Amino acid sequence: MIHVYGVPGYGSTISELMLTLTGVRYNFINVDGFDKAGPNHDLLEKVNPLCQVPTLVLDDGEVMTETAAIALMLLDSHPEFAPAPGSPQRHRFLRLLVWMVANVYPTFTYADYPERWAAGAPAQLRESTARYRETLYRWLEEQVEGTPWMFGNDISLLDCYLPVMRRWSPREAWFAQHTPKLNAIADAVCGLPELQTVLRANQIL
Ligand SMILES: N[C@@H](CCC(=O)N[C@@H](CS)C(=O)NCC(=O)O)C(=O)O
Repeated sequence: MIHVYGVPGYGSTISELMLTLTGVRYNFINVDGFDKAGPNHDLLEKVNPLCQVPTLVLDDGEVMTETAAIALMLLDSHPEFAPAPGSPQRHRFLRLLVWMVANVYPTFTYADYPERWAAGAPAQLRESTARYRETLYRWLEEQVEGTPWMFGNDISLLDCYLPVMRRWSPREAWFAQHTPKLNAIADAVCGLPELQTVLRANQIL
């Protein structure tokens, strides 16, 4: 069975939603406190020297990290959770999947640990990344192609990011006001019966 190292509500939630949606069973290992010195830091660092969640250990012992890579891995065996290969939508899916982790995710990395990157101006870095993230979400809003999902009728693994990231800054009220389409997708993911348990375990509901 796959082992997921994570913390409720953290980025590991995105991978838990993807695994649950595709029906892949996993064992959750809570490494709360991993980002400070202590036993969970040591536990996680042994499998992932970067010490980030999600970190997965697969059936064969292989370590898998990066939510986008996890999505692509799951699509190998569950292709129905993304637009069909070769289609224009597939290209847009791939673009936005990588865009999300290359652009939006780092704004949290910098804002969560601002003293790591700008020891002399942590509040300024937190503020500037928050503003920049809003511009990213406003652009993403324009890319939404339909309802109820990002690509219209069929859910894709990209949709799994939205309810989790919406819980982080700038939070639900901002999304409802400024990016109603993203907000509706997050709501739709939150409404899926098969995800209720994992959403509750991660305090998304
Ligand atoms: N690019 C990674 C980012 C993962 C990430 O930054 N996770 C955060 C928690 S939400 C983390 O572990 N931060 C600790 C750190 O960066 O030191 C992904 O998409 O999985």
